[in-house]
Amino acid sequence: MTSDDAVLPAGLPRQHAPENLLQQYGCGPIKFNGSNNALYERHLLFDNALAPSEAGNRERYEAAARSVRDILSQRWQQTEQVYSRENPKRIYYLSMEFLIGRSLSNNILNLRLEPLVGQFLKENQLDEWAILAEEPDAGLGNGGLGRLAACFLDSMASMQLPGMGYGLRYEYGIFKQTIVDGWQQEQPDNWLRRPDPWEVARPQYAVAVELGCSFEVRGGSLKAITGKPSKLLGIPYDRPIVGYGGKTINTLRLWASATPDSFDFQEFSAGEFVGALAECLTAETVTRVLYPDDSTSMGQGLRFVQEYFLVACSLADLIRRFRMNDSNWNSLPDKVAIQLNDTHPSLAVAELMRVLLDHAGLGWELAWDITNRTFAYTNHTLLPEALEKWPLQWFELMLPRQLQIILEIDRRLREEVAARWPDDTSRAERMSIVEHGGRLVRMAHLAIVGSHSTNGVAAIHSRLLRDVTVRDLAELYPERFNNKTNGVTPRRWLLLSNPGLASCITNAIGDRWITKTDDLQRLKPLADDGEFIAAVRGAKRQAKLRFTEWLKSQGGIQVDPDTIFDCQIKRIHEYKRQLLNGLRIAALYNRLRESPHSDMPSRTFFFAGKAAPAYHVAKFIIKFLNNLADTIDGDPVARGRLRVVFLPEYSVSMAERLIPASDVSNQISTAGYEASGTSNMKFMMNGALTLGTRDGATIEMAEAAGEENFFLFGLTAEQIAASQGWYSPWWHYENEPETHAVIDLILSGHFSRHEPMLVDALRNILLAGGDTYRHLADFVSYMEADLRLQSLYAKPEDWTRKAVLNLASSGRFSSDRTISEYASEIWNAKPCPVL
Ligand code: 26Q
Repeated sequence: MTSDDAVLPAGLPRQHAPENLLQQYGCGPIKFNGSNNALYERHLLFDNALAPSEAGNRERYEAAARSVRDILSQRWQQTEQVYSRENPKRIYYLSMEFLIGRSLSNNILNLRLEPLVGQFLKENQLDEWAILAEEPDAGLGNGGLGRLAACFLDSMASMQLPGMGYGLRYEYGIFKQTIVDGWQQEQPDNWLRRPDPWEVARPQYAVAVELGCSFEVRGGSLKAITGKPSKLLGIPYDRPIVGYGGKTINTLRLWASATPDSFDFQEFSAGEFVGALAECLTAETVTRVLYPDDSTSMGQGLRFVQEYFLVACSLADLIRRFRMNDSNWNSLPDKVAIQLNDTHPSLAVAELMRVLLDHAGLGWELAWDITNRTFAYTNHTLLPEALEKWPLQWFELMLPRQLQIILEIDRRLREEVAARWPDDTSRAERMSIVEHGGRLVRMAHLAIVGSHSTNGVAAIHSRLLRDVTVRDLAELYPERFNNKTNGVTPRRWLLLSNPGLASCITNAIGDRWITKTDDLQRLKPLADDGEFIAAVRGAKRQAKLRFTEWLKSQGGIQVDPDTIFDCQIKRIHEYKRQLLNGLRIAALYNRLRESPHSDMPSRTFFFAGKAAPAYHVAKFIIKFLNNLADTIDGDPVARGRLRVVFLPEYSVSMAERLIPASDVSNQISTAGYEASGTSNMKFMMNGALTLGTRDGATIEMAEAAGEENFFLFGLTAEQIAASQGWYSPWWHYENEPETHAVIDLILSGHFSRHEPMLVDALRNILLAGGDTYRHLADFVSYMEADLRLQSLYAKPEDWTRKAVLNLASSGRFSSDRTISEYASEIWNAKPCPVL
């Protein structure tokens, strides 16, 4: 590595250019006047009326993105043409969230255009990173569930599966986070302010959606006007999903709400014209903003409309496509698989029944059989407060026909249960779709009853789902329950984000791992190869330097790349236990104050993540972490030894920068609460070591790599469950000296002078409120694991050896593996190659 390499961003990985690359995309000779710049310069000139010398980075970004889109257009269109001709079974992934991040760099990479782009940038002396950074993240998701959907689309396209995503085109994605005086503040994410080169509007495929009432926005909330049915229009916006190698280009179709053209402006007198337009504004409100994941508040009428809007548009669209080739409704389940990403789109069960009964004119039994064989449902949470239940009243108001259908599904379910367990009358009540006491519709029950497959997202989660959360339903339909452990795409999360490590791997074992991640196993023997270990250490160092430089450029925070980078980046939630991490840091700080000359290795602790705006406890946690950072920063004893950094505005792009630079990944949820986790997998692929509890997919990761290569600690899910009822945090406080000391330090206000509210909140979470998430139960064990980690870090070769063994075992956590299991075990779908 030259010194230049060390400091300058390494850029996109420069793989070998496949031959005849552009011919493959039908672009023939795009060289124009002997130059590679033809497309780019034409876009600058014709779209922006600019000469290359006049363009700023934003215009450069747009022209570059449009050029890449030109290159993929023909292939994109061919993909759809081949699907129409071959009529394979199609997979539709319905999701309220797709957390895509940036597309330009990813599309260049998957199209294998890096060598051309590299040459072009060099010839024109353009700053690649400055141009790529102009693209706003498409933040159409909250976290894991939305990012999983995006990884799945990448895998389906890369595996040549005829898959399509359906979602909503939110004008505002996940809010932007700033930190003011340590507190989170939310700002709107107006990501579509500038034209987005990746979307293609297809108004010709607009869909009309009918609702049983009308709406108006008053005082910021949606008011229903009863007895006045209304219509919305769904306009599809398509985005290309480029498979690795650029052969298959699938589509993500996002719906935007609009007022129907049929809207009768004449109905209104001249004076009412403004009122009529205001009504249009209401229609457009539906897809205005993504709801932040907030499992605590339920009064979200607009969210309910959004969910139905997604379902109605997507089903109408896929049924139209199905009917072009097949006239027989019976073959729907042979041609269409619909995966429901959590219960959010589970109204689809009632909506498909409505279409089959009322439009196709089928009888109940046949319609139900078709519906059941078409849908499959993925559950992502066991938290009871996060399982969706909608008021029956809203169905009466907005979806009266769908309600009739749900009531009939429920009646038949109760009948089935009564026939099977005639003596158990409380069972039907527990299992029913309509919860009688509360007049609520349990969406998870609707999804399970209406589909042929229900899966969890990691082994432990699928087991708990089946044996605890929906045990009765699993007894009725045992064959429906299965597990599909999550995965992440190695293209974005290793090849693109970590070019240094990616080329180490490719140099050692070739590049087949990019699509066949099991090949990474071949790195195992190299864990004892001094040269390889040195190369991997070099790549980590390079990634840390890159991150450090970037961070400095973002507002002046200077961190030391010679310290351990110890990270926890995810949504802020009590169950994820950022507070437990805070306790650990406070304890280490306390140790340092007691023995300033100890040989504790120097560390930088990174936190990043957003709290739902109404989740007050999570906001207190952010405030505490920022206070911890400030206090430690201000103490000369800790300077240069411990540093806490809360990075504001966590995003996909930030994760792509930080994960490659990380040494330690904290996955410390209360066992039994994190369904799977997916950042855990990204860290593992990037050579970080995991400090974690036996929860979610972390259990399977440790199993794959060998527990001796993990730092596992804490109570198991079984132990947590068994201590329900008698657990008390006070015992730990009174009997464990370090626990006592660290709690006293926090409650003394050491990290929150003049902020008694914060101290009260922390006392309540950790002690007075009973410590629901068992911070104190796992604290000592966490500190022990941390000590083991510290001593390993003192032996760099041993550390990197474990990192390599982790990397070598991470292949199973590719979303390609996950998708191949969905395809063969749930969808019965096969690749449909575009030659
Ligand atoms: C629901 C109703 C109203 C408003 C918002 C929501 C809502 C939105 C998003 C509820 C939940 C979510 C997101 C959940 C989520 O991201 N779950 C995570 O899914 C990952 C992928 O399977 C898992 O790895 C994580 O363990 C799980 O927490």
